[in-house]
Amino acid sequence: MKERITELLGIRYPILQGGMAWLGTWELAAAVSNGGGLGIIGAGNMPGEVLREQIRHAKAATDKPFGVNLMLRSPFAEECVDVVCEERVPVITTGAGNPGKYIARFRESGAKVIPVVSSSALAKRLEQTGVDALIAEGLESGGHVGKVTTLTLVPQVVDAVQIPVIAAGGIADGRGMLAAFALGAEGIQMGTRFVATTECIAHPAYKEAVLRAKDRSTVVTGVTTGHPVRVIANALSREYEKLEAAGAPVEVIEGLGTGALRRAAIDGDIKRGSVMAGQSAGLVHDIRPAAAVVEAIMAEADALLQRLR
Ligand code: TUI
Repeated sequence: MKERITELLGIRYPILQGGMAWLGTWELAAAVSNGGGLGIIGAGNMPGEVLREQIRHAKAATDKPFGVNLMLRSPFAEECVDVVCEERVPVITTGAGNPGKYIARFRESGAKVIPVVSSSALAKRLEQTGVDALIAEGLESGGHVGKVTTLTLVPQVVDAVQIPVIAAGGIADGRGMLAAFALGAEGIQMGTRFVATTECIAHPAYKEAVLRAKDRSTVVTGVTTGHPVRVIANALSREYEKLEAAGAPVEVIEGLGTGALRRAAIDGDIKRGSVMAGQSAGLVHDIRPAAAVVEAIMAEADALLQRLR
């Protein structure tokens, strides 16, 4: 079952690293790709030329395929589209919006194109545009989230399209991987699990916050603004809740988010910064090299499959 994704992407294992703003830099992407998965540089709100530098570093650090995730709400999205095409990035994933108008250009550059969707309706529409696969991301994931759980979204997207579907949201170990395969997914994408790796450049305090997290440690902020974001609860998320409950103007609430991810990820201010992480944070208990994470998940899924049989 995993053959379609590994053959499509030219990788050993059907494991993708989520493209995380500030956290998914070339260091992590190269480590995941060198470990047999698909590493992904998260463009987030990077200007095009910063992304180009990241891509060039990744090319120097691995001879394996890697990807770039374009965050479509970025003010620099258009220039990042130009850069990924010019640099002939092997795999392009997109998030936080409909990439329909860019698909033809991506494909002309030679890239494999894999949008993230949080509904089967968008999955169906995007399949018509000729994308190579889809990532179905449930509300368990960190950062910007949809409204449907992974357990229910993945099989509905699988039923809606013919192209391969990769499951994301709530997966951090071999059990989650096998469950995703049982739902019809042919690959998995993980973000939070890869934050707790030696190669991720996140501040140590950010990684510690992920390790400390339990099943109920994350909350979704920004629901009233239409841009819900899952984070580990802290003083900043409580400020969001207060303002949202008081019916504060959208600009005021959104203003809280400006620079907040950088504050947590780079400066290590995990109280006043935005500590984006998925519900799977409660499943993450150690910091390891990314390649060891990939190997452990494959071994766990294989052993579990034998037992189930
Ligand atoms: O994109 C994500 N997760 C993200 S992006 C991000 S950066 C950010 N920083 C601060 C505030 C807000 C965001 C952090 N985490 N995941 C992929 C994803 N995409 N999940 C859901 C979607 C999605 C949503 C709507 C995809 C398509 C879509 O289309 C709407 C439409 O126009 O049809």
